[in-house]
Amino acid sequence: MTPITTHLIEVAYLVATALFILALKWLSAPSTARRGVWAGELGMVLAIGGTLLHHGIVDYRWIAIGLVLGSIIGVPLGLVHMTAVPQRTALSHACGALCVTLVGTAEFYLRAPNVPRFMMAVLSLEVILGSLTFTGSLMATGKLQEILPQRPITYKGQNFVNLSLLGISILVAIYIVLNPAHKALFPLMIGIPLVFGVMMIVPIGGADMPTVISLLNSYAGLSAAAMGFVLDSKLLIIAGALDGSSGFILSVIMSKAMNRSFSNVLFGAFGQVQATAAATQEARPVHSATAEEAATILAAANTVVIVPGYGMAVAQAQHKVRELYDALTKRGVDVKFGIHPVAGRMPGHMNVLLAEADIPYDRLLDMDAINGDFPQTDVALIIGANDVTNPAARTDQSSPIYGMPILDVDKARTVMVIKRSMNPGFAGIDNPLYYLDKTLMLFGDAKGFVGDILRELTGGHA
Ligand code: TAP
Repeated sequence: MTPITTHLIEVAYLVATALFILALKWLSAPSTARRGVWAGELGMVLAIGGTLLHHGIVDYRWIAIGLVLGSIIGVPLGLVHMTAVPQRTALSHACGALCVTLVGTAEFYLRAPNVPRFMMAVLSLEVILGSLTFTGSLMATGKLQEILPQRPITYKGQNFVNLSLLGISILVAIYIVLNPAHKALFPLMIGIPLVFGVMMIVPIGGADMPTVISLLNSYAGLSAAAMGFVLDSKLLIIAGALDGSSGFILSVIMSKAMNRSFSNVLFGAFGQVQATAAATQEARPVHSATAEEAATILAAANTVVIVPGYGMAVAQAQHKVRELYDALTKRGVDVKFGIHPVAGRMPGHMNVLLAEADIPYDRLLDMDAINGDFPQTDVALIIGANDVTNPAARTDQSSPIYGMPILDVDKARTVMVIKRSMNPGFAGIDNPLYYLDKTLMLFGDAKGFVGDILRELTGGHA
């Protein structure tokens, strides 16, 4: 390899590293998120380009086959519906983790028995994390895609069995680190974590999957960083560490937004209690209203806070919501959006959809910023949100979401809720908000109902 090529690779890696860091920074605000995605993509192109120049590559044919295969799998994965992004992300982690495990395995058999202790230790970490992330991510995909049952499956002594599996793989790893010549034990270091990955996800309910995926993302990042040590690649170490830490921070943010501890997410079997609660509900009377009545109330309001949720995403109602925002603003109504950190099914879900519909960013207010406004708000219009508005989280200690911070919509003068039925949201529990005297239920699909309100507001021109 010529010195120029060496320098080119180093510069490509350096710029890629800087771009990955900038991407994470920019991705943290809706106004700069698109730039963040571009920075990440450019960083990845430079990282791959630099790697392809590497002297270790003797033949490009297998790489070309991999590129074609990867594109055949990757392009359709990138085209999935927005609501399927969590399971799509889990599937990407599974692919990354499988790759890390295979590379680790190849490195071991190429080098054994002459593997220095430090190298063997990181290699063990790489394959253990890679294997459990592979099956864990596949299980998470299955649960979110509803191929597998969403409810937590538990049995007596489950945590003991799971921790024992993890403990045995760590013991095997320690033994191999001390005796790398015992190649026969290496498959155990892959097989046991593969089983552990499945067992780890079995007791976790579908509602907690996005948090778990974020944690698996963190594991995938850490295993890639370990692979960086094995392959002596600073870029992989940095990118893996960024991935590992950002995934971990995201899981912490999500757990906090749901007022749950990590151990409760991982071992709490959340989802079982709610199913029982939902099943024992009695039918209680609610006030419902038509699109015409809703339009009259909205037109007479001075201040409106729109609270979007998962239902808006399912109905793809964001563009209609934008039209409603325009129509109300034109009439002099002050319209803001209240965004809960876990509204929808992935972090930033509502921000992405509303940004896609070009709602001005300064109209989107986080939960903490908007909650003080509700007592002075004429109408809180909830579009396909449920759990994030449930006052039981504040008052009912027996509720599974007790303690989760919510949007204080019940403090507004009038509450209107667009949803199709009295069915519960993701947590599977009833919402006392719907039975308040000030609450009007607007039964219908979010896109269709908002369209109907618009027609009433604009005299049939929407
Ligand atoms: P949910 O509580 O899941 O409620 C969504 C509501 O939308 C449902 O009650 C449903 O009622 C309604 N809906 C569905 N399709 C609709 C359509 N086409 N038109 C109108 N309404 C429709 O959603 P949320 O309030 O956004 O709360 C999110 C939940 O997901 C929370 O429990 C949260 O903890 C959980 N979660 C989120 C995340 C992230 S990161 N966002 C991560 C983990 C867990 P109908 O069926 O009656 O229409």
